[in-house]
Amino acid sequence: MAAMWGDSVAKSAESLRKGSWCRKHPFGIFVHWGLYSIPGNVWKGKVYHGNPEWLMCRAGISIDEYAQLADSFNPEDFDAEKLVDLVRASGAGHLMVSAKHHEGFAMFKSNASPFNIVDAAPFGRDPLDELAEACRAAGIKMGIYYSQTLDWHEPDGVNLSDLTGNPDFQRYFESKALPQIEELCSNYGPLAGIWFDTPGPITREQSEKLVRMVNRLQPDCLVNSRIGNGLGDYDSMGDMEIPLRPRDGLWETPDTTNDGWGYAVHDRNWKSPDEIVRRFVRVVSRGGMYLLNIGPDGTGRIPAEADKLLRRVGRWIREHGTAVMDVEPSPFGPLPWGECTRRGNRLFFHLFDWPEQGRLVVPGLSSAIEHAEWVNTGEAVLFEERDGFVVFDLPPIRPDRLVPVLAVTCRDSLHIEDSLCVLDGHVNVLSAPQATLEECALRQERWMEYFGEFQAVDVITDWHRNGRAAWYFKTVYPGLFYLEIQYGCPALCDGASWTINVDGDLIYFSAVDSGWRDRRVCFGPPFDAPLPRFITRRLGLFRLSTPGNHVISVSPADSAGAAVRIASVRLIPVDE
Ligand code: FHN
Repeated sequence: MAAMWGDSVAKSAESLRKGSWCRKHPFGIFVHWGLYSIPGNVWKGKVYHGNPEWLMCRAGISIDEYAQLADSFNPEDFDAEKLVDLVRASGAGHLMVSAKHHEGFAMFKSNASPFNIVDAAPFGRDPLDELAEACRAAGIKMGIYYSQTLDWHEPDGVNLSDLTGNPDFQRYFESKALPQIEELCSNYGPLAGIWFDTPGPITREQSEKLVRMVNRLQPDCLVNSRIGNGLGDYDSMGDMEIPLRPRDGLWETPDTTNDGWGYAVHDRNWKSPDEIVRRFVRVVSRGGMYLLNIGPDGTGRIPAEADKLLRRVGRWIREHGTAVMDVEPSPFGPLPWGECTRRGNRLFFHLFDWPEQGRLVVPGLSSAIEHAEWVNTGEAVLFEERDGFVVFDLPPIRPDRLVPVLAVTCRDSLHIEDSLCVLDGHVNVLSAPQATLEECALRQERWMEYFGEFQAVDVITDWHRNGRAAWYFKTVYPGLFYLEIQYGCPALCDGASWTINVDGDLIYFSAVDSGWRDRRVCFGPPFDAPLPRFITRRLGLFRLSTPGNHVISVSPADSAGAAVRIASVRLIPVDE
């Protein structure tokens, strides 16, 4: 995926200096706005699916016909102050706005190309100039998105979905990309970041030239890893990708409010405020920044649903800011009921799932606790310290609010055992990376679900005859659980036999072909490969009757299952 997303970046002290604000305020708003916002994924009466800003490519529109969109581009409802006011209301600290997307149209006055909003459209105003001023007035940092490699308007830009290269790319690079980056770095005041994208075949020398230009003109401006060739100050994860575990260094997850990035007339798949808050909390609890996208329409208006969503998220952030701003990643392993963030000896428990009968068990915590309270009301919460875990006494019914957060102050330094724990009252997922492996291997599968929707699953595979994956975990109360296994199985392993061992009790199952999904919408390599399919099977009932240590292991019973990919085993509590 390096061509699409760029490589991981080795962070220098200089990058950390420039990014010193990132952890303090790890929430920004992304804006995708361009000519594609006019048709909104509908062309000549046909509705397109997937990223609307790819319409020119998806609908095979010629350069000339597409350029005519500029003739009618007059987004009179665009109001920079209103947009920045929404950014502020959402609780974000920075705005990252698209200056030129793959379509090649500059949303700013450019002397390097007449194909820009001031010279080629009746609008005649420079939105970046207006946004820069509004951001300055509101104390919001501004950054700029720029597609440096894909430019479908220029015959020498890398075009359509062809990421394999163009012989005259250097000419486009020197005559448009480089001078436009110079304009952007010179004309809009201090920039917090330049968000490059889809590096594709850009050479190391070209990426370095852009970085040098940014560093010279904007010494405090961050560059993301999608500049390509292992450069940049911080890692952009894949679109919507949230790592499963805490991750070191500066990194960010770009996410979006519905299914695409630019405006789409027919996209009503808005995420709920609760879902956005969970995704934000997940990113922050793993040490990253969250960049949430909205797509204004062709008149410059922000869809009412996005406006409402951002304001609701902002209310949650205002009430719970202390638990997400300037915090460190979770010191715990995965918690079955939610996520944790931390500042010094203060822990913040973000409750995604409400515990049964209000009994919240925090496993692995043996520090003495001074005080526990709800972050938003300051109301105290009672708790009971046990040997190696703590039980908090919450109301039996979840209060009517997004992700409630419990703040727990420990007396001295933290004593936390980062071990796996299975709790009754919650669905417990024991995932592939948490297993101890013998004669089998951990791999990551990554794929694009549809264009732009990025997914990753860690799996255990390459099984030898004596292979074994074991999950060692603790329980604090006895419980009865269904055991389920989630796996992918190719046709050649159909019928392979497996043994599961739970504390010495055995169960047998045979894996069935889970199949693959063929791609019908082809974007060319590497996106045309069949998509993996995983299935979940219930294997039986187990009682974990004594609190303490347990082990579940999975082993092939014959050599036919070498290519089976096990993603997780799950323990689902049964209410007796
Ligand atoms: O192709 C673009 C896409 O249109 C959008 O801009 C996203 C945002 O991260 N970046 C590229 C795909 O990853």
